Amino acid sequence: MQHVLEQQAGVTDEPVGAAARRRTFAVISHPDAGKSTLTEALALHARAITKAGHVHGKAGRNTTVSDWMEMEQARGISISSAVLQLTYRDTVLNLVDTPGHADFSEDTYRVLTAVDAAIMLIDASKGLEVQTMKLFAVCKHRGIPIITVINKWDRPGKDPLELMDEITERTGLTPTPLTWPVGIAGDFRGVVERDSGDYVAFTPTAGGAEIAPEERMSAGEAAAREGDAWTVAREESQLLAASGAEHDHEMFLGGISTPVLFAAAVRNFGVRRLLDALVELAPAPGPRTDREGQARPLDAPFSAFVFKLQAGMDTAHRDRLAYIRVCSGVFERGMVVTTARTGKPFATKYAQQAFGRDRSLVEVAYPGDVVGLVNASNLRIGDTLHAGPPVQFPALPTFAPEHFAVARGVDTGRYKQFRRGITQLEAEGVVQVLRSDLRGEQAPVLAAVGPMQFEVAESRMSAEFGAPIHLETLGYSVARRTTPAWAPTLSAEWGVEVVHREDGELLVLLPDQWRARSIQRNHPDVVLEPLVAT
Ligand SMILES: Nc1nc2c(ncn2[C@@H]2O[C@H](COP(=O)(O)OP(=O)(O)OP(=O)(O)O)[C@@H](O)[C@H]2O)c(=O)[nH]1
Ligand SMILES: [Mg+2]
Repeated sequence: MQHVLEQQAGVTDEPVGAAARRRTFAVISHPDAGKSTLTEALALHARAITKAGHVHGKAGRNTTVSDWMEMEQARGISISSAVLQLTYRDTVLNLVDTPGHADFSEDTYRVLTAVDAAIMLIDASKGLEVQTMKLFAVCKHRGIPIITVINKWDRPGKDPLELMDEITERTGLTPTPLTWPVGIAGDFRGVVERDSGDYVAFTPTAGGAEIAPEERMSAGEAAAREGDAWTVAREESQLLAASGAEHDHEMFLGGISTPVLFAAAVRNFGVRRLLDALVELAPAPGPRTDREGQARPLDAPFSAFVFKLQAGMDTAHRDRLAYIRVCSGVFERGMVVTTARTGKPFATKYAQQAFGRDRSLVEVAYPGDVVGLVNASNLRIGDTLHAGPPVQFPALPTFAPEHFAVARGVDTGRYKQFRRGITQLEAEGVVQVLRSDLRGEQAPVLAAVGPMQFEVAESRMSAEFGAPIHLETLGYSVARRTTPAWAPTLSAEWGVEVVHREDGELLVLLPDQWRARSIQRNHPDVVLEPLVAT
């Protein structure tokens, strides 16, 4: 596998130039639009893998490189985001495949704090779905430029102009297609390259497991070959030009427009063009703003933040990996850096690059790179690491949980394992863990945005930590923030419970909003603040 550029120890570039050759982005969308399939197709085209594990529908599918967890493989969905680093045209692409399911949106939102651009996938037959709209809103809020990919064009779907209208109306973004499909959805023959007017014809390969050959030809040749399908595509493309749907770099970077590409990830159609667009259009890493609103220059000493923690990726090693995004300077394996939260040193003895389940050692990394630090048991999500002058990047968003359950070890003799497992899941952000003296350490409350997070917690507790748990669902659906002064009053209320979270927040669990309002009526000064993610 040759997916790394710099691997020689002792040879480093200067960070500004290296950053210019990097693109860091996430693939986002509603479940099932084809993110993992596209991720794999991008890896295939960047020649990081030689054969795509072709996907045959959810049931008997071979898994894609980024869907490595057992549960993901069994269900054919992504539960956790996966990081891949690819090299294409001398540019290093740091790509994060995110889970689409709403229950795992905390993971996706954290990833969006670590990237500079997003690929928004739209299923050609479904258009903009609910979860895609939510993720779009986060990108907009964070000022992340978006490249849109209309996927599954090999299947019957909507009219392409109708899809452009949908993007305009629902997102407010101006779609500026770079390619336009020749052949309706379900009859994908190729695309018009809108800047040159050339035709790129696709040829299917067996099962789509290999790079699909592309044939570039002039408009005249295309007309002779594709007849009406070509004429229609040309006319539609000209219609778009007349309505001003042309790429404008400033508008793209400013989140006003979105370049659009048509693809069929499963057949590897349109994937090379997407790699080109990423290299040519996606922004290179720039200076990151810290908690004080100061930008840390790219050539300042090393700094990075942890946006994801994960353990148990490799059952043989049982290690814990902290994924950092490098923000400034040069990372060299072995350097000793400072954890900003504690002021304590952290030795980066082992640094890895993950590729689905595979790993390779990383010697050097630059701004924009995503690196996995091994033995990161003292690191937390949101931690800043730095060399030189101190810096602290903004805290990562946490969500208001809506599902609550008490966890108890099935086997009381395995309490040590139970405790270790719960602490680990908490650190990774798989679930939030809420504690109170009343319930004790043996029976913490797990809190989640979506119930599938509980299933992940349950399965990992038994498979990874050898401490199967029993979950008892609690009748709360709302969590609010309060202060210690109000804790006794609130604890005395019927159907209400006060617990504390590891980050120091004191939370009140309530059956519903109605109960929150009635308590507020009875105690007009009570502190019951909603938990908002930013
Ligand atoms: N026909 C067709 N099917 C596709 C295409 N891309 C993906 N699929 C299929 O769509 C299904 C979902 O693909 P995934 O890549 O797992 O989707 P995802 O967006 O990663 O899903 P989550 O991670 O669960 O949100 C699979 O059965 C794929 O084979 C495509 O271009 N054409
Ligand atoms: Mg996926």
